[in-house]
Amino acid sequence: MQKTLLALLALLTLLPAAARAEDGYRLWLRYDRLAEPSRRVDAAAATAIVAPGSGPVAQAARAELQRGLSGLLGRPVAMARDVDRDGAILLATPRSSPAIAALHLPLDRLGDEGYLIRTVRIGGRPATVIAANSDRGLLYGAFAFLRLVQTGRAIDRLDIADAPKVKLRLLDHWDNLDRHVERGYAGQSLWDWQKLPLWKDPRYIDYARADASIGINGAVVNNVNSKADILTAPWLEKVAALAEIFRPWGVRVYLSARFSAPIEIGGLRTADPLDPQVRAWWKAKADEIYRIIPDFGGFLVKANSEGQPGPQDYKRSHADGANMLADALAPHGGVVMWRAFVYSATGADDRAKQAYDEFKPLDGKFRPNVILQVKNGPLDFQPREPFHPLFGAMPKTPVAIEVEITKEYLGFATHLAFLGTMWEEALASDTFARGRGSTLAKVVEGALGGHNLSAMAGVANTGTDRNWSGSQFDQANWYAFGRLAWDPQLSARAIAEEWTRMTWGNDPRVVDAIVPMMMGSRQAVVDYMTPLGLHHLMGTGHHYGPAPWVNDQQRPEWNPVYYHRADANGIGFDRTATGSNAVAQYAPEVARRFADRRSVGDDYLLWFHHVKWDDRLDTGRTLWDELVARYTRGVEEVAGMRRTWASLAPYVDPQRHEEVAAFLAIQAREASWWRDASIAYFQSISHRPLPAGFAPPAHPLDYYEALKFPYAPGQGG
Ligand code: GCV
Repeated sequence: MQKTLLALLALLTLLPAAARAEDGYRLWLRYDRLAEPSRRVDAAAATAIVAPGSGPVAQAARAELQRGLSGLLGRPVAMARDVDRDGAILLATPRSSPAIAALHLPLDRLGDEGYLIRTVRIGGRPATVIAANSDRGLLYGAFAFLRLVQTGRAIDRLDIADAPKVKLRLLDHWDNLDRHVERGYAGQSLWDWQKLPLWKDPRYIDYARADASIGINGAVVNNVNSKADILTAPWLEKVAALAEIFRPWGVRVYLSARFSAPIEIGGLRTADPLDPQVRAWWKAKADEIYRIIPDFGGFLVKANSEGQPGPQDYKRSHADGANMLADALAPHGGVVMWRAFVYSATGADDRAKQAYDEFKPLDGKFRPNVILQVKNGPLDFQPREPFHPLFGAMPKTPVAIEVEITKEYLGFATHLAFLGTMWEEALASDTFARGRGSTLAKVVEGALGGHNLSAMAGVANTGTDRNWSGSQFDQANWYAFGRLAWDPQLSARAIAEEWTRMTWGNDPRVVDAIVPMMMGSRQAVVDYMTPLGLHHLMGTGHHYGPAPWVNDQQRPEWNPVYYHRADANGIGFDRTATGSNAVAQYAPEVARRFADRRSVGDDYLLWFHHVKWDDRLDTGRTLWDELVARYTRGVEEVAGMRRTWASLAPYVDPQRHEEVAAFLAIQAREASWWRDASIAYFQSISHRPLPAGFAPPAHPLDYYEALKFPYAPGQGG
């Protein structure tokens, strides 16, 4: 009976992809048998796996290597005790294997997460070693080796050494305790809190495997806006169950800590960070957490922002608040990630300036285990923003970048937008903090400030949908985030190609079509939503669809009109010295470039300047004509993506092909909606005719203004 079952299982592994349900569940870890031209591993290689490590992480690495190789090569790859045949793979640390120790490999610089993959001879036999100082390094090495095989790279002469440039590579889940995911478009939260800790959904393992495969080593499992209850004993038990499942995959858990928890669950009358009772409460809470989760990562905090409580409620500073928590965690080695996304209770002259104004004076005032977590741009995850000025302004503080993997402002799950290009653009931005070449990537890596701590956080796009991320292509954003967090200097194109090969196959017809489509996809969204530096024109609250006309919200900066400032003369937010002077928050070299109409470039033009409708741009068109042309170009780009995708039908499994095609059809419809609604609205202000050859909007402006979406997914609250 068992034999039949095994035979069946083996058959399943060998079945061609198209014969199986291809719903995207396997993510990029598909491990289907490679087709002949891309199977670069000959029979003499990968003959057996020798993996002496006995800890849970080493075992996870070994199991993954065996599972992956057996699938990819279409033959069972056995485990062996020693390198007793040609072509074995030895996965070990110098401590677990005398053979590795005898090779005297240069492991010193690889730290406790790096790995080395090298073609060697052991006892005269050709072999491949995957070596590391720690089991976690082996895990990452195993995944890296599988990636090479899976993407069709030759493995007969390898010499690779790699280590993460960023220490904490975290997914921030905006998952509420009732399983609603704020800004989530992929179903409910993966964490089935009600059934935890006793029922441990096997999906948690696959989640952690996926994280590990791209180097993610931490997960903040609850929303920054969620209740304090997670810090109570029964909930901590549930969190501990997740931590236990994630541990073999090198993923630590972190929690969002609500600043007012001492009041809400501690029975205190205050949450004042300088109050001795409050400090004692947090200390005891940290001790309690570490008793049940010894490798707990730390706290993420959203304070005094969008109605969340914080130290300013007690006239204390962000540093007072962060340091109190840092002191509680320090004895256990935990960190505080203090978010700089603040949104003060009183209106600012420019919302984009608030975070800098509040945090710049606090540089040098934080404890060593505090990381300031800053969104990539100064506003809020827009399709395009200039980099956040705080990255160049906090030399004495470790600054983490926070990006949004879930596409709150880029079309939710149905629009195809590869965000690798957006993050690459941000990370390559030069802050000039220490002269030319002070890129944001270097700031985040900690290299510039000489910081030990470094972190990159991505707001997760995971949920209970079978495809995990809401769409097949949104998996690429999870993937790209992990890869960039490992090495912020990787190229988006290389990442897109890796992911495509692993997810859709190595057929050059597929790779050559999908990669360029992904590379242009985010710009398409920028074009049909917010071209030329426009921003925050989405529907109020839910952020679904265009609403540049909204002007009735209580606070000025809640209204799209605040951001585009269109009037009879022109459009755009003057952030130069004649306006809000936000440019002054950047280093002088950057400020000069942004402040000058001739050097700012089209991408940030209307972010920094109010430009007359009839002013000519470099393209030779007037601003008005260019705006119309960009909106139209965005729609055309989506039409091009649909054509590309349609042409791939013969090479992609029908199930995933159909889903992507349907989502592209939605995107095409919504891109036209964005274009038409925006043009109809701005034309009502510019009073300029459409340039020749451009179609008028399908409907009059009031049609678009009347559309309402009370049930749009992912809303806050
Ligand atoms: C978690 C934006 C989002 C909110 C989010 C907030 C934040 O405003 O719309 O849903 O809240 O950012 O990053 O804290």
